[in-house]
Amino acid sequence: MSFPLCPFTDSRSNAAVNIQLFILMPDLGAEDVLTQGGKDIAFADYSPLWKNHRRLVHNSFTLFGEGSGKLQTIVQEAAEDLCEELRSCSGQSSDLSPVLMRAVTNVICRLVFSSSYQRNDPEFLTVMDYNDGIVQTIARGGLVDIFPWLRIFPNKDLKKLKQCVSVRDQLLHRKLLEHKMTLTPGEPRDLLDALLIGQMKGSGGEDDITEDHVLMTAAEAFGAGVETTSTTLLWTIAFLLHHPQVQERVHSELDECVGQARAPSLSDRSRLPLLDAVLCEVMRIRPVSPILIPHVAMQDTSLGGHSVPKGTRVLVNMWAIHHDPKHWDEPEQFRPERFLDASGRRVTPSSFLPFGAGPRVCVGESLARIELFLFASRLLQRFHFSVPPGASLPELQGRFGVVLQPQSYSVTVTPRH
Ligand code: HEM
Ligand code: PLO
Repeated sequence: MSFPLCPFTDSRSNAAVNIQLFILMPDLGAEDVLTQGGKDIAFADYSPLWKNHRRLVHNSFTLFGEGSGKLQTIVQEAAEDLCEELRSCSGQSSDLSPVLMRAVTNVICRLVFSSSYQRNDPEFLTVMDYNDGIVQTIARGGLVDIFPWLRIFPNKDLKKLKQCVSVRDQLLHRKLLEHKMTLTPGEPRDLLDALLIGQMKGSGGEDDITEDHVLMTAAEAFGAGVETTSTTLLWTIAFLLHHPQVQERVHSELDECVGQARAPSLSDRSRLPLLDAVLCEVMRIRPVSPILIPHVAMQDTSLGGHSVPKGTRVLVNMWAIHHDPKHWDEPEQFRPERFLDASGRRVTPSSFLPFGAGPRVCVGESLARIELFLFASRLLQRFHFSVPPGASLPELQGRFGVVLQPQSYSVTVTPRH
């Protein structure tokens, strides 16, 4: 049997057996520096404490999520800010990456600790700077064979990583103290409050999370929230530059269903199936996490007829699942229609798993979907994106750092109305 190869790894896989059941994160290396030895969610081993921690994070996200309206306001305001910034450079050739990063970082800042930053706020620049330092040092070696942070770090990089992590932890620690001093139990203002309240309610047993877990959760919300969402938005614009007719159809859909008088809101999502399908197709064709996070078998087992001894590292080749010709017709083609039925309604094929599946599925999935929809809809309602005169179309090959990113490209942003 042959399976599509993920171009970023050597792993082969079979869509039918690719959803793993056994979850335990291996001891890797750099992520221990990042997470105080696994006091986060993504790189922590499966354990009763981890389950409690994940449940608390999930509940806290839900508290500020779709139902509450708070998240929608936060994202809409960040999208307005982003649009204003883009208007100021309209007609020029620009790299969207830094402005998108800033917008997405601001959403997490407000969600996690109610801070809203102006463009040149020194604290905001510190956040951008340490995150960039972490991303660069971790990604520097490129993908080794599984993940960049499996690499034995050169001392220089390890030193830089530790410095950035220390700046991050000091800043977050300060926020944590401020929050503790002003906290009203029963009235969480943000994610940090919700996590602190959850931590204080612990039973005092060994499966309770500690203040360090709260700190690492805040850090990870930034790490996971910023890189993934901004990268998906960058891929979206890159594919729309390659497919101007799709961009035109999304513009028409927005004009018909929302108009220009108001910003799109989450209640418009079901009336904008094409835009939704474009976002899905982007996440299918360029999953930001093409082999997810490495998993490990917690006990001897078998998977799709193969025996899997306890301790085996199990990689899920999401790239292969998303490019399997048995499940996708012409998988290399960008075709949002795959996610629409004959009457134009949104459908979700079962081989589409950009957020993973099972107990380790992305805990930020609904937050990410909300952000992608609100940012993409507002950007496309207000602007037309085109290739600057004399420039080439964006390279679609991608490069693997901490996530699978497009190579940097330039775009001309033109207000539509
Ligand atoms: C894990 C995708 C946004 C937090 C993951 C995984 C994937 C993923 C594929 C790994 C699943 C596995 O290994 O089985 C994405 C995509 C995003 C996104 C495509 C946006 C387009 C976010 C956001 C947050 C977040 C906004 C939080 C603010 C996490 C965490 C984990 C995770 C904490 C680890 C979950 C665990 O180990 O239990 N994500 N993610 N992600 N994601 Fe996301
Ligand atoms: C990104 C750089 C941050 O400073 C630290 C960080 C934390 C969580 C990581 C994230 C980085 C990269 C993307 C990861 C995320 C957890 C889940 C996410 C790996 C390293 C995915 C989808 O792969």
